[in-house]
Amino acid sequence: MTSRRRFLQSSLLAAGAAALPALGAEKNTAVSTARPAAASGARVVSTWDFGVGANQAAWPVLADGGSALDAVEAGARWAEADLCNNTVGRCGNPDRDGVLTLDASIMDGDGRCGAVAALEDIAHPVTVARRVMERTPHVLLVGAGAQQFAIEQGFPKQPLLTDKARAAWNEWRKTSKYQPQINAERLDQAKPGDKTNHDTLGILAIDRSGKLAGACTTSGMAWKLHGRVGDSPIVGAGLYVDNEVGAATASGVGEEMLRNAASFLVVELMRQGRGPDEACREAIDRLVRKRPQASKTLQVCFLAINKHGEVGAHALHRGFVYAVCDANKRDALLDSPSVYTTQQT
Ligand code: SD4
Repeated sequence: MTSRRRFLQSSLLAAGAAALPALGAEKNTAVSTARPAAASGARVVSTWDFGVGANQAAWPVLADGGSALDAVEAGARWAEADLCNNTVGRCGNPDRDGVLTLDASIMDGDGRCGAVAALEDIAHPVTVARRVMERTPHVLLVGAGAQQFAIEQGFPKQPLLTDKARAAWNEWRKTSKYQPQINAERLDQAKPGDKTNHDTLGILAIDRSGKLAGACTTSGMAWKLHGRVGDSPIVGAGLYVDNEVGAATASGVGEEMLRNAASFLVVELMRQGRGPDEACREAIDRLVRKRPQASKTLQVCFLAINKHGEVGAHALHRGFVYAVCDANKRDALLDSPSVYTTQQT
């Protein structure tokens, strides 16, 4: 048994929770093995390997009996502050014009939501999104208006573009080729000098009282056109939460999620009776049916949790991983099933 497989198996046993594909399922066929959440009922799940850190930042809130909303905000803030992550928050890569613009959304299971898009020079877009939700009659603020609101709310305006991100942009300008990389998010697969050009933290939580919340935060696709907004700040595309059913979030090329109201779709599929894994899979399959050619070259990933705390995921391409944290295990990192087994790093 390979060490990777051993690791996955022990994660599976320890987590005792997440919906997983059968180990060794070569075709990455989703198998519904979802089990209910651990005794405390609290659980937090996040996209990608840095989701482990985000979950650990969120967990103390849940363990103390705090709300899912506070937990996902704490997890998202951790990722936004992480200087190793060049596609979320203050260390993100800029757009084609060298400008770093951030997108974020937050939502609870009662349908309260807030979001910001194309926000510049403000370090914690997820908290600005929460202020939009709690202190305005609106859902989404963009660009200069979002920044003005943040400053009025007391957020410091500060230049965020790091020297590393500027250097990566200067390097990119030598060719100016916009080509999203599949699974650029996987830090463990990055080679020295790799230029990650897309990435997002999607984080979903269920608290002890059984309430759900989610957040999504990103600098979007690196080298995007200035003004481009992805799925992450669009409620229903990059994030959707409903206490009656469950929650879903997405990562990958946001245009595909925008075309399909994808996170809403995953939640609606769960409402119709599918488990989180099956719902994610059907959403991916639908995408393949609609755009069979495009789907071969880009990555799209869904992560979902239902109101019972069962977790599922599915991706277009192999390589998507997601982190699960609950009272049993804080650092489980699980492989998602996928439609295609190709992997490009
Ligand atoms: C976007 N969905 O802006 C984000 C990027 C992402 O993994 O998730 N990359 O389109």
